[in-house]
Amino acid sequence: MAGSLDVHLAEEDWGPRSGPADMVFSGAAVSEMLGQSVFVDSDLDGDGTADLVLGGNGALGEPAHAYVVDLPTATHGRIDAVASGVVESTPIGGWESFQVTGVGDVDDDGRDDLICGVPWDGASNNGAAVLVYGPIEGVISLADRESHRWWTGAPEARLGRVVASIGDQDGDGQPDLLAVADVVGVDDTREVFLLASPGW
Ligand SMILES: [Ca+2]
Ligand SMILES: [Ca+2]
Ligand SMILES: [Ca+2]
Repeated sequence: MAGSLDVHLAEEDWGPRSGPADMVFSGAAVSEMLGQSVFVDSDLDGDGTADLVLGGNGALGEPAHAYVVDLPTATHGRIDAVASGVVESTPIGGWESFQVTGVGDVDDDGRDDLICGVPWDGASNNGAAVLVYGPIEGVISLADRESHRWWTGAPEARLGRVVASIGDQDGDGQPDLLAVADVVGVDDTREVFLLASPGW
């Protein structure tokens, strides 16, 4: 299954919605599970309107992808055909997944940015949180490491299982981010890291 995301635009009463979806996007590859992470509220392609960002899995040995969809221009279709921007993980030996969250314009250059979690990145499932600077247009590869800001986990930590934007927690006027990792050696336990400015 490649996965599919059906989008129902909310009505004023926010009640349950039935009937055909207003937007439907399908995955581009087997086992992609498109829509495992979803975010709407950043203008990642820089055209002045909010975009939809969808994360998915990579196939075995293949990169995973996050897709930027320009709303409301694109409403239906296979995601790789309708996305205006794509972030591609580095290929690894196993399966990679992509967590995504918009973070606003963290480096204050006038372009919204994106934080990505790639928990299976690295030689020992280190995982990583990666700040990808906007605009996000065309294909942007995480393999171009110097273009992005990286936080890498310890061996087997799988940093980036969850990533989030949490506002300015340390009071320096710049937004801060968090990333979740496994506690190495302790089953079913996670720890949260604050990724604080300055120096985005
Ligand atoms: Ca946009
Ligand atoms: Ca920016
Ligand atoms: Ca801060």
